[in-house]
Amino acid sequence: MSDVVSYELVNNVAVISVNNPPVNALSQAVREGILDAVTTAQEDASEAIVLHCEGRTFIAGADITEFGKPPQEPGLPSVLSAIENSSKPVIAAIHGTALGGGFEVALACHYRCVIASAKVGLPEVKLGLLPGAGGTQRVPRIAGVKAALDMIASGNPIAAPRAKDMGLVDEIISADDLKAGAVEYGKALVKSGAPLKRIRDITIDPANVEPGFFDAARERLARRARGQIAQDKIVSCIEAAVNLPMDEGLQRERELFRELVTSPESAAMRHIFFAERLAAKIKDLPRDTPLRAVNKVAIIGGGTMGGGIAMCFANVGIPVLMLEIDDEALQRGMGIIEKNYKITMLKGKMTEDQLGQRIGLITGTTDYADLGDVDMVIEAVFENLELKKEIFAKLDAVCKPGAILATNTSYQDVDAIAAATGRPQDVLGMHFFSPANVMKLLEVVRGEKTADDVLATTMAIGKRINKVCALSRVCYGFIGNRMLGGYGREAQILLMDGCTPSQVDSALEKFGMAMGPLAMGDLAGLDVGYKARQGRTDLPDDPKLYRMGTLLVEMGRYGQKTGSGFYKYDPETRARMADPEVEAMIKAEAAKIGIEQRDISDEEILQRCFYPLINEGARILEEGIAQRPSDIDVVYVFGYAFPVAKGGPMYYADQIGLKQVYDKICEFRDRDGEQYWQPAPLLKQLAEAGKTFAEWGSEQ
Ligand code: 3H9
Repeated sequence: MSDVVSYELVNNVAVISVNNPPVNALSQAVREGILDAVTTAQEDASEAIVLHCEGRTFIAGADITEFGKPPQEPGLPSVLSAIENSSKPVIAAIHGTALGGGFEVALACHYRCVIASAKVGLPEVKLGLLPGAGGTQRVPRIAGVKAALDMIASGNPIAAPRAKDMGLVDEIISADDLKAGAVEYGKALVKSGAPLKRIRDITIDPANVEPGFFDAARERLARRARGQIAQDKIVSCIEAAVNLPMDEGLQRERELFRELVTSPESAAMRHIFFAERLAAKIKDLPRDTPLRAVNKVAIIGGGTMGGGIAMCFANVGIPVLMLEIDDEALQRGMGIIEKNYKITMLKGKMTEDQLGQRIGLITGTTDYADLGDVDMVIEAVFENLELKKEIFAKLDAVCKPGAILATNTSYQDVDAIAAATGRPQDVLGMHFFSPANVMKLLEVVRGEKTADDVLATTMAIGKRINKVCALSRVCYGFIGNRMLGGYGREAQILLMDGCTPSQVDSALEKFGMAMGPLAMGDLAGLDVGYKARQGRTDLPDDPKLYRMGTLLVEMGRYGQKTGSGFYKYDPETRARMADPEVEAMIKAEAAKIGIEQRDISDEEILQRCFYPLINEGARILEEGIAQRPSDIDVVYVFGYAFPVAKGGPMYYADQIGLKQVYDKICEFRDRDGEQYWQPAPLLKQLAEAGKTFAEWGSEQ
């Protein structure tokens, strides 16, 4: 039939098989192949039609690489019409993940059978889109309006048993031979005279929708939108499913899909989708680099970080041995893990059995000698190079040959730590973000001597524990924390120049940051930055630099943990409130050091905070610390809550135009001084050449 779609008659049932690796995306050839096959089946001796896929999954959606290019016929809606209007029953046979346009194809079929491990979902919102081929119209008709909104606005996949309960699929069949099972199912449907069930024929009674439901949903979703615009349009589509006939609802969905697919927000989110997958690839490492087996892991340190890391492994069934200095510390660490799991259980996200299993996978020890059989060790003690070196020397003495020795350091020199062992090739950094069991990013830090298979294994383990991995070379702070310096510095200098803390934070929060830098300082503890500054000799001698951060700590205002910092906090709700005392103090301090305060625009706040990120990002690229600009975007979106709808700092810079960014940095340099603003050579070079970071990245 075509290269990617085949057709055969099995026991009088037409079997259409899609074979378009890796995920059977609905490329033009697949759409055309399915359309031709459905048309053929109308004319031959088949009694029913089964649509099934080869490889690891049912269709996982539209081909995202086609978005932004001129549309090619046939469009998905016409393929779906042909399926829905077939004179013979069409049955989708689902394994793996039926996602997006893939699930919409299944919804246009008359019946859906799945194997128990399959999942279905409409994840378009994660790409800044909405389901554009009937998903918003068909799901509310079979699963109800509320369930449809939850499913489509979250984009989360739904496991087969629940999908069956929700009415999204009809039958769960044995996984042994899905194709044969689906053929049998089709024959049984024909034999019993089962009707051609078209979801479009179901009408929703508007009286069943609570008054005010859609307004409340809009408001709730807007609070979490962080610059994303799809959620609001998803509500409009589901509202259309309730209030309009099917064809008009489909038309409304199509219009709104088209608006989204051409929006900068969706372009940014698609950039991150591909950037995330690209970041997992190491340029100079062959794809078939052998992997070391990792079946048991040890964590050194059972504090917040170590405990969170232990949970990441236990969550995917990998046994963990946690080492602490004494029994008391060990019990404390275990207690925190148990408490965290209990919270998850109380939220209904885990059963008591699962809780028991996961805790059962984490055991403790205080003796390094017990680490002899582990395949990987992750050290997560506090940031002290000498201590870390000592620990690695001990690990070198007790761990079996070939064990991977990783440090979770945020700043220390991974090569110096590796040199404390006789096997630097087995050492690297695995920099988790706090809370480690929640945050998606894992910076994998490649030491000077790290072996290829150690690196490849660690990237693979990162994926296995559901992290998004990005590779960094060794430097102070690696990619993420190194870039952060100027961001925090400018947030504080802006106060001296005339902003209130709320003004700085709200400008960044309006942009889409989960939390502004000053509120973030209060959350992390202002004393942390204060202590870190004590030991630094490289900071310019400038009275406005970190002035407020330092004074607040000296007043005992460490942030949320002391009830006040840049803000004050409601003791019960922890709600943050502007503090007139701090605002008055800022003015007084500025006057003391002779700064004439002025009105500062939100635009300047964004430039002052983000341009240092971009500038340092450029240095990181030219030094080869990051592999590519998009890896930096991945680090910021998944590790620092940079809004995905803006695509990460380097992508954002490309959208602004590097010439504009460069000119502004030069302007700030001339006004505020070279000690803070020096354009990176790569930024200058690209700005002058009229190029983007993306273009530079693809030439490397
Ligand atoms: C949509 O459907 C719109 C419709 O409503 C309306 C249309 C009118 N297209 O993730 P992996 C590539 S929007 C193109 O590492 P896994 C991916 O880049 C779409 N390529 O595998 C990677 O390439 P490479 C809605 C795609 O096993 C390779 O496949 N659907 C697509 O960890 C392997 O991917 C989605 O949003 C695609 N749709 O996870 C689903 N999907 O090897 C998006 C993947 O060169 N996909 N690739 O790096 C996923 O969530 C995961 O890929 C999936 C597999 C769970 C399927």
